[in-house]
Amino acid sequence: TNGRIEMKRYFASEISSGELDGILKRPSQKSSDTIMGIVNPIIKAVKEDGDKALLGYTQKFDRCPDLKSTVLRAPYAESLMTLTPEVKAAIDLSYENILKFHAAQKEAKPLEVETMPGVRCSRFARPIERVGLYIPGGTAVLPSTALMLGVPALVAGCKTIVFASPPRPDGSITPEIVYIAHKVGAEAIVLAGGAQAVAALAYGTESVPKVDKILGPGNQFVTAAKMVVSNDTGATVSIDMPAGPSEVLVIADKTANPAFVASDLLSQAEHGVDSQVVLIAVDLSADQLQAIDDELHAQAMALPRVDIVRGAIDHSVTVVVDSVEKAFEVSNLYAPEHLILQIADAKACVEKVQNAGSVFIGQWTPESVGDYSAGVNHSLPTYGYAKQYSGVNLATYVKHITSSELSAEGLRNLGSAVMDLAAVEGLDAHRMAVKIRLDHMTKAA
Ligand code: HSO
Ligand code: ZN
Repeated sequence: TNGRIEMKRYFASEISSGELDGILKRPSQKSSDTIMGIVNPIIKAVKEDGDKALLGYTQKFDRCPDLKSTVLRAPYAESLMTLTPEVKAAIDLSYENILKFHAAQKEAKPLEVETMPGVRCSRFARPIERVGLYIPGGTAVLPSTALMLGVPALVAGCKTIVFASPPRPDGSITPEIVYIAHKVGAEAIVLAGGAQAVAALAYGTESVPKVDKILGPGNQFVTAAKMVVSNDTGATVSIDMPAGPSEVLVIADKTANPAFVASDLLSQAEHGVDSQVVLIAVDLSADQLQAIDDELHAQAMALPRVDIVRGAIDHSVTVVVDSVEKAFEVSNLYAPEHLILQIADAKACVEKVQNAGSVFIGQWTPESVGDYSAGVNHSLPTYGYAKQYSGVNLATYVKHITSSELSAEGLRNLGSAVMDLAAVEGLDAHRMAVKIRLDHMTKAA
């Protein structure tokens, strides 16, 4: 396969809405029965045999037969986080921006409402105490994911932060990840990936602290394992949203620079052969469409990951529409993880966005700034889940507790409603808990 790298092209005016649905389908994921058959025994083994099973799977799956330890504990030796000054500065700058944006998401004070005289309701946030953050290995090492998951955990005030990441064959972890673990105060790095890492975080082992929530993207085994443990009342652990292959949708009009458009499509296409990119071209001429296609091919051919790009572009499409309105209709239907607006008045059009993980506004905002350094989070809903999920943000690491506080007057104001509803439900103890107090007030008076 070394033909031209090209997206299929459709004209919205020539196809039915049913056909459009079909065109915008995500590539299908592997059957979950097969995956479950592999994942379930691994989870069971780690749950029962702890470190012994964890180490065994890591030696086998990550091909490091000499690995001795299942975790790396803080404080981490300087020698494990040796970085060039440029990389260190890049991490430090990105860290500061992510920290600023997530710190601003803190709720200044508890919410308090007096719903009627003497009846005070309040809601306040508390950090989830222990979080497990999964940093994938795979075809690319992603220290940026360690930043995106670790910094908000630090800002939220989570007490225990544990990283998990598959070790390299020599048993080591990328120094960037160790440095970020150090910066966000992660107390340990679990040297494991896959379902075995997820199980270790969910149940705890001799060396791995059990956590209350597991976050982070991963392959199908990781995702399946997260589903399994979050459904096990024996683990009482929650997970973040379902994570799938990366995707981007670019809306471009005549004002867009074809080279910029192509570069944005490629920056998501290089994530994996299962990634998908969509271009919605607003009223572009045949020449303009051609210019984008030519750029896409030429830029792709120069990329080290051209083979991955080719796979992704194979199931990627251009849809030509005649209006900005139609472009947003299609985009909202697709609900992309990333939405890039390279159109006149991009900023004003943001109000038309109904479904998207994160929006990139205008020609000077490539999606990669959000992947690394702008401050927004890059852990976002894929596969159309932007219709109902938010990306990772500070709220992902906190839970809310409510409280009520009534004065005697409050209970007098509210009491008969409560007693009447309790009577309707036939729950007399509920009714009596109010009545006994109201009677007490009458007697005292
Ligand atoms: N675009 C990815 C995140 C990422 N990009 C990490 C580069 N490194 C999330 O969809
Ligand atoms: Zn990316």
